Amino acid sequence: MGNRVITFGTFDVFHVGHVNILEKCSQLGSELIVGVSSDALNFKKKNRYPVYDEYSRLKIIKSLKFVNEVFIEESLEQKRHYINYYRANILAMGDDWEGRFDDLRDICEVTYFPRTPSISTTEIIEIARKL
Ligand code: C2G
Repeated sequence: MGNRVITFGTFDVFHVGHVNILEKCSQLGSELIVGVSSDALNFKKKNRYPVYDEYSRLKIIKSLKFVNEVFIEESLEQKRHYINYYRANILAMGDDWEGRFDDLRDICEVTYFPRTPSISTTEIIEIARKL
């Protein structure tokens, strides 16, 4: 049986850095499951709402050919529950989260990928503001 890989993210103002990490995650297994963080979770974390609402962000992620399943991530602390619920055996994240989820190594493999340099949602928003 192939690996079931899970990853999480906001994926706001979708860009090539997001494509790259999802592509790399999908190459680790036969199924890729993506938790898209909710609008409320983002507000709690960053004190602002994403540009695109959770349904739009979910729809974009779901449309990608290397993504098999999507769901809304309601809480950062529920990773253990999501991993068990979706029967994932690999958790893969960008290295901005390096070390943060190592405690989950008792239930799955945990991998961090290097981020794509020089692109971020925050930077795109800054550029658009100046136009
Ligand atoms: N990413 C990347 N390269 C970039 C930008 C983002 O590889 N240039 C990756 C991040 O490392 C992350 C994923 O894309 O793994 C999604 O990034 P964000 O949308 O910024 O997600 P974040 O707000 O970090 O996730 O449980 C995590 C939460 O859902 C929040």
